[in-house]
Amino acid sequence: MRRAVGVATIAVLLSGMTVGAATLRVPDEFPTIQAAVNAANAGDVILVGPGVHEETVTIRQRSELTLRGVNTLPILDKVPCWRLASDVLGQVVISGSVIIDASERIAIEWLTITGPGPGIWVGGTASRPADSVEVRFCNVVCNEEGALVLTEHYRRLSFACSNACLNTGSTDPWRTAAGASEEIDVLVTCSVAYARGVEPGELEESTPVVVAVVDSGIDRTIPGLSCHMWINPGEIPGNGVDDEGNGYVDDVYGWDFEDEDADSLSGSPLHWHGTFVAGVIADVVGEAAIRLTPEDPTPTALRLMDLRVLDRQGLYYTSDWEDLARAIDYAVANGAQVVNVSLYATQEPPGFVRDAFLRAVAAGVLVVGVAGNSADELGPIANWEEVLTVAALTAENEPALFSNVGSQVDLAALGVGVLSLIPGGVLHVASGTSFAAPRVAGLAVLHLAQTPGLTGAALEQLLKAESLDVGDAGWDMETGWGKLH
Ligand SMILES: [Ca+2]
Ligand SMILES: [Ca+2]
Ligand SMILES: [Ca+2]
Ligand SMILES: [Ca+2]
Repeated sequence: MRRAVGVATIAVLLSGMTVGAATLRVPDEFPTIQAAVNAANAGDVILVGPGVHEETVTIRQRSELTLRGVNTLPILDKVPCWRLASDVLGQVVISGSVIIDASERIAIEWLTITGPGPGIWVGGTASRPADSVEVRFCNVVCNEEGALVLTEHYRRLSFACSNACLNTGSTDPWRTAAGASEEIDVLVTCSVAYARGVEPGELEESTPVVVAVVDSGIDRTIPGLSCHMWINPGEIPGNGVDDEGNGYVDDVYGWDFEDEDADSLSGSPLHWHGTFVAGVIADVVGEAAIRLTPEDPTPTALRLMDLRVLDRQGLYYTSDWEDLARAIDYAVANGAQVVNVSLYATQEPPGFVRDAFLRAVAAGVLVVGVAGNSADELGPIANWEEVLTVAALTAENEPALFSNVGSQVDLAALGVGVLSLIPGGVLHVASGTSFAAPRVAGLAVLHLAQTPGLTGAALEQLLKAESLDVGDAGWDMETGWGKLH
């Protein structure tokens, strides 16, 4: 009998986008983008033809609209997609602003937006905030008004595979009104901000930092994650040969230990958890990328290694202990510097599992784990000294009610109401220590990009030293050394 010994997380999922109902073409069917917006119904896609469209587009009190520039560019998985987005410059241009007011589930894709005025303005009212706005493969060339202006009435905004131009090196491209929503409601992945005079296509990334995501698999087809995937340099995909001889055939993005195949997207369906965790790591790196300055314009190259051990329900079993150990060994053997393990155990694993964790730490790898979500004492794995155990906080820096406590809690991070992506690329909000740990992993990535070669032990000391003391003064059982990020 297969007995569940571990579970991924708890979570609350919210709404998603439906498939487009009709296509409206500008200028073939409608003279202006605004005319098409006015005629569109929920679910419709507005295709904007090449050229410069001199208008400000207002999307007011609408639901489920996609505004998409027609382009000839392929989506390449080996090119950072923010760099690809820079190629949309000059293809489909809105010379004006895009105003998204009291609307929800709006997608803006493959457009260059130049102003005058703010590039994209997002807002609403207290009773109808702007919600689930997704900006993908866009170039937003801001002027003094800002690339992206967010008022206090917005929720859940994703800026994926897109560029924002800073007018000056000191200007934050994100201008938020006083009392704006929590910053966490903006998800930034595969994106950069750049100073005027710099072309995003010219930006060179840092030396890649590899994070193994030991989880339920990653939907790497999502624009906001595609540019962040680790690609095994020695493996030729799909030839049925273990080209570089690491013991795994055609393992391009990692390995699916649940199906015993090379691909999380084949075989048994993905549980959303691993994609969500990957999105959180990408967001931490993405937030740093929007604060790049002319003095230090180097985006951090994050590479996510996809190691699937959880099944379609986000569970694993006693029969999977060996897979967990193999996944940790795979991560170390194939160059991961950080391993994120957002899962926990309800019974003590066999010794060989802990041996794998100990081998990883001995190799200088940082292993980030979770306190767990049962409002109880730390369980196995969380309780291991070699794991950097992360507890969950609310947005008010209070320990989350579900977050486990104990003497091995090291750090805490936001784990309630976290915004990220699920398979298919839809924005969702979820809670759990599973989503606190990847914030810490993401910060470790930023340190490694700045200081290549840092060991896991050195990283752990850095992260603890920069944490903000919360909860009881000093180290405490609920929040460890304190809050990160
Ligand atoms: Ca191989
Ligand atoms: Ca091969
Ligand atoms: Ca598979
Ligand atoms: Ca404390």
